[in-house]
Amino acid sequence: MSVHVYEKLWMWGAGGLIVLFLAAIGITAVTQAVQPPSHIETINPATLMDHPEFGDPQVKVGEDGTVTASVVAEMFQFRPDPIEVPVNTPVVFRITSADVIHGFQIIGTNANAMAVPGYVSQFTMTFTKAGDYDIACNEYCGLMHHGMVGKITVTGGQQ
Ligand SMILES: [Cu+2]
Repeated sequence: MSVHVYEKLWMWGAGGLIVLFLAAIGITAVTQAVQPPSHIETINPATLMDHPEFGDPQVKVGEDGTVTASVVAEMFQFRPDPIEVPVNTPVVFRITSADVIHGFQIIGTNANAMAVPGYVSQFTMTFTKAGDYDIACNEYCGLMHHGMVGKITVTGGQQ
């Protein structure tokens, strides 16, 4: 079987692109530390009401001063609301959903997480300015999705 020279060029070109893309993924994974989320935590959404942390979600200050904000997203609200946290302090947000997939986006910041039933999403965020921040659900979750907003109140506290 003879393959036309242009056909060979296209095959080698396409093969070269595949190798290039795989190499780009491999190299960035190693050098840029691109990797799957390391925090995977599951939770039973059916028994959320009785859960020690998410049964009554609130902001807690640990003995070592760490601030943890536990949040439940559900049709069509975030609990607690407002979420009150101190300024210039790392806040660990721990978010889960009681029903369907919701979003948790803090408007005006780069904080954005998904609230997935069965899982706990976690990220750490430091507010450098006191004031009120809006939270928006950015995953369509039902008829009242457009009204699913919350508030974070960042207070001056100790500077
Ligand atoms: Cu929504």
